[in-house]
Amino acid sequence: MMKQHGPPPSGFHPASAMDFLPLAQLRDLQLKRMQAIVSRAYEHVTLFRQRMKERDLTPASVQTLDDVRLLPFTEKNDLRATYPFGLFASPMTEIVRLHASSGTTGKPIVVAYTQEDLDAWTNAMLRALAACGLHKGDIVQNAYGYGLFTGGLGAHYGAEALGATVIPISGGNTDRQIMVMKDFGVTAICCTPSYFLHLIERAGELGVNMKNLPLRAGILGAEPWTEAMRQRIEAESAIKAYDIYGLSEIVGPGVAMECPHQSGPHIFEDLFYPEVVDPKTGAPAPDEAEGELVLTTLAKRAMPMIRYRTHDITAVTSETCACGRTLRRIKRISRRSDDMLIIRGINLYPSQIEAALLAVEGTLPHYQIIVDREKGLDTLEVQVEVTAEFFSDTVGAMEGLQAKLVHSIETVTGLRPQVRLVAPRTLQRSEGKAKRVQDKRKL
Ligand code: DLL
Repeated sequence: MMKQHGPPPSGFHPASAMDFLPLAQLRDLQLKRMQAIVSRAYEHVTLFRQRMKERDLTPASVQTLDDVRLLPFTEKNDLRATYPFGLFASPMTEIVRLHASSGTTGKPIVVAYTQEDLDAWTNAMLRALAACGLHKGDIVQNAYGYGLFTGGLGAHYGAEALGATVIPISGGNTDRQIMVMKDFGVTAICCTPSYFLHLIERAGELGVNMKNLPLRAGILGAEPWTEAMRQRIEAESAIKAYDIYGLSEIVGPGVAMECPHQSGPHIFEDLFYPEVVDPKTGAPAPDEAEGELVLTTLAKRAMPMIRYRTHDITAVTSETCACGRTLRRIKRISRRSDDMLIIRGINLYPSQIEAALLAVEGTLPHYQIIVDREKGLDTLEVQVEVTAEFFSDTVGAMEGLQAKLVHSIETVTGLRPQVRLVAPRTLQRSEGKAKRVQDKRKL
């Protein structure tokens, strides 16, 4: 039976009370904040004001939360076109921090924060860490990169505000990470899922069994990962792996975070207003249906984002969670609308390959997808590492495994790939976001 909504269970940080706000109060707060942010953007951001005028809209047009649909979308290209500071709504004298995200092509995008914005972000990250059961006394190894990337500093300030002990180790230097994890009695780690896999593997090589360490929680995000990947991670390390979601344009990490029920990240809705739209047409998706996540920041002063198209594919569910939070949840984001590969006319997402590979015993969660074109025809090769036992096994056993993998991928995707089994530790490891795909057709 679902638990009734109510106050936060004892043991939570007082800041988590916002996660349990009665729904009517939450919607009321969202509307007030939305009206204020639209006014602010209208007054201070030329691009937004122009687009509103083209549509004969003024801030007063927003009377209900659903009126958000009247407003123009903001796209990543708008940030590029106004690079570096064109979407700022505060003068530089009020801006106390800049971050940037490089993306795959062209200019980076730059994002700005006032002190109030940083405080709100810290509050979101504090609540994110509290939501998965972290508290004062926890020792948090923060292996997200510090720098222009939002991961490091975002998690850092949230963990400090929670009262936990933060180890600002940043990404990389894997052997030192393992030494610190062991010697400092680390109880929680923040990093990408792919880097955590690398840590497990390297720990094994160094004779450290993570299952014997006090480490109990991973705050893993910044890249798509599948449920199969979570299961592998949890089985090999004995931690609980929580999914944390966020993006630079909106704030950084801490837009949404899983609770101990691990049934999809709860969106911090008092700060970020979610919509789901059809990625092609931009029309609202039906309730609970999958589509592209669109976010509006409700409390960001330096750089309000109105209806930002994230390209992340998910669904928003208002189904009650057993934790009692009133915050809606997003479904795990395992793909982006712009991640899609079209191979011989068939649409393919890397996460489909991940799920298909990990369903087969004998594989390791390290793989590469290589797309090329030969004589005008697309080719798909999947390289996957297999366990040492399988790799040293008979040719027959290897061929059997290969055939199973081809079949598994074909069943999931409709494409028959070339599967190449490679020895453990052959493929390159990432220290941040993993790069799974090489599309040589584009070279
Ligand atoms: O990755 C912020 C972040 C840092 C989130 C640390 C979580 C933890 P960007 O570099 O701007 O910001 O990349 C944002 O990464 O639009 C998604 O496509 C992807 N992403 C982030 N978190 C998740 C997740 C940070 N939990 C882009 N699951 C987003 C799937 C994720 N994809």
